Amino acid sequence: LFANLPLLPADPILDLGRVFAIDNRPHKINLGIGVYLDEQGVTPIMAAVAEAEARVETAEDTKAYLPPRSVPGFADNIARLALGQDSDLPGSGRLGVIQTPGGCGALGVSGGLMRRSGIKTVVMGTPTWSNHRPVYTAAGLAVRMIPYLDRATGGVDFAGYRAAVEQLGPDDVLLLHGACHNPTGVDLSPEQIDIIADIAAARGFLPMIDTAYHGLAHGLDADAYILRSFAQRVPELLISYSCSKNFGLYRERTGALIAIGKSPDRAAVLESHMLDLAREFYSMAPAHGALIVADILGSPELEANWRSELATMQRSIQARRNLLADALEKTEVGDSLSYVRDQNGMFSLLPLSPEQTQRMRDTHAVHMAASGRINVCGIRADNVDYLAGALASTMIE
Ligand code: PLP
Ligand code: TYF
Repeated sequence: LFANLPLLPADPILDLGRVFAIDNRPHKINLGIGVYLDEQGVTPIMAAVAEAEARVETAEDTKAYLPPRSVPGFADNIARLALGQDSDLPGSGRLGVIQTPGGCGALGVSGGLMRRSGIKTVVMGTPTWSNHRPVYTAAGLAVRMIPYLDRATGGVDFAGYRAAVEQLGPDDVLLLHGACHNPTGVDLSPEQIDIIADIAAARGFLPMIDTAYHGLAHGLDADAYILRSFAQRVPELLISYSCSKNFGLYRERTGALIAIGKSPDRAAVLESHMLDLAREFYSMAPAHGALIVADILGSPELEANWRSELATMQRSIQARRNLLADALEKTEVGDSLSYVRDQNGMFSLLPLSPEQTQRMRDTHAVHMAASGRINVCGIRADNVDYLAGALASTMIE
């Protein structure tokens, strides 16, 4: 019966972790999977998370089902975090929100919602995260790529992007990244965000903002600019929200899908379909991570601790960017990659071919995605000069 199924390759990014683990060269460097590492190379459990987890475990006296929409205090607090304390949307009734298994679960439910709504095409800037196309193709939607990254400057090709966005209409979704674009680290500026949101309002396409690194570019409020600008300007909006990175809850599969509807009635309809799609895929999201987040966001003291830890992570990522740019400037690469300094979040896309990334791994024990994407969290003061030298010799050869 299953004889006609071909063997498929592993997820190329998740598989990088396996390959890194079996590399026994002591000087190996991990620039692969998108997981935060501190300057000691550790992905810590955040102190606020550990404290909330202990409280959750003490308080939990049953594993009986919780409401499918959300564990108490999770979905509504995530909407507050995304849309802002002062937003009138939560009180307006125009919000539908459900807890999901991570950001990926939210993306999957959003694809089903789009298909049920009659949307035909999801439009994405080039390049985008490697999971985006498969998720929306699986939902039965066409995917179309438009310009985004300007490889020459390491910034946005805004003229090309804007011109393509101006062609979109009501059958289309424009998939945007929240702060910290994966894989480029290149985000729209606030002015550019406003322009695209105004075009969305005028042309009537649906914006969908995939938010996986909230707080890791310039802080929670600054990073939410894209969410709040669109929420003000367009009548309908979808936001996927991942707690994997900013709460360090990766394996706990914690996230949310937020839908803004034209009216309270439409929002109720959207939420009912989101719940129905969740039931179709996985019934309900796992509780553990969401209970932890709800405990943190329900306690002003714990929330303040979490915010301060997140700010430390954000500064540490920026420091690693500067380390790399400084070290590269001392090599033949000079300042040609100095844009890594100004990009956001943990990723940058380096101008390396798949053969060059292979050489970085084979010759220099530097592990990164075949696209040339690096996670700067693998950079430390004690490996950056070696890394810069390896990059210079690979790029200049
Ligand atoms: N979207 C983007 C752009 C990501 O980089 C990620 C990965 O971390 C996700 C969504 C979803 O992650 P998760 O499902 O682990 O929350
Ligand atoms: O891009 C990354 O590295 C992270 C982690 O299927 C990830 O977003 C990668 C692939 C995947 C799920 C998560």
